[in-house]
Amino acid sequence: MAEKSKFAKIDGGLSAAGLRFAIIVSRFNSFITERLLHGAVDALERAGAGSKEIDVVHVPGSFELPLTAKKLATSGNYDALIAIGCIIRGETAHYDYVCSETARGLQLAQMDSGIPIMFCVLTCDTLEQAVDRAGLKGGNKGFEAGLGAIEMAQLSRKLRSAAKPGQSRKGRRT
Ligand code: INI
Repeated sequence: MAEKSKFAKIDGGLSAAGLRFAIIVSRFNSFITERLLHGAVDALERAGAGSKEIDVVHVPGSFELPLTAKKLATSGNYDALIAIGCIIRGETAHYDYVCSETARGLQLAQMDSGIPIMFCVLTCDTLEQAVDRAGLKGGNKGFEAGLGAIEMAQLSRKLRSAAKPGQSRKGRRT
């Protein structure tokens, strides 16, 4: 017989019902990003999200994802966000700046707002690597990001209610 755990286990489930999501999509390399978007929406809808609970916002490139994410995250309208982009290495250092500032900006946006933001930005050396991760050999990273958004949205809700006075741990007053 399995021993009953003495630890409080807090984690997010995978039901999207009643949760609200925004997906921000970069138009740059749209051949890839639209496939990632399709994967993300598929994951949310299969988990029970209604189409009215999902907003999709397009931006010119990955570099524009963080500002838009921050505006959406601080609007109070969403439980989790998914930022979708595809950055493919070119001949100059531009790739490195776009990659690092996009990652840094998205992390800042989620830390400042407290709203989970999934980092669904492919950073690839070749187009083939990107294609593999947008529905071929490497699966669909958009679908994975959709599942991650649901789990983090649920976890955030649980942590918020666990943090309310008198509701932390069973029978323990705060
Ligand atoms: N944006 C991308 O999303 N992916 C890229 O591969 C890319 N490259 O290679 O240049 C890219 N550049 C545009 C950038 O995101 C901004 O939109 C642009 O610099 C205007 O701010």
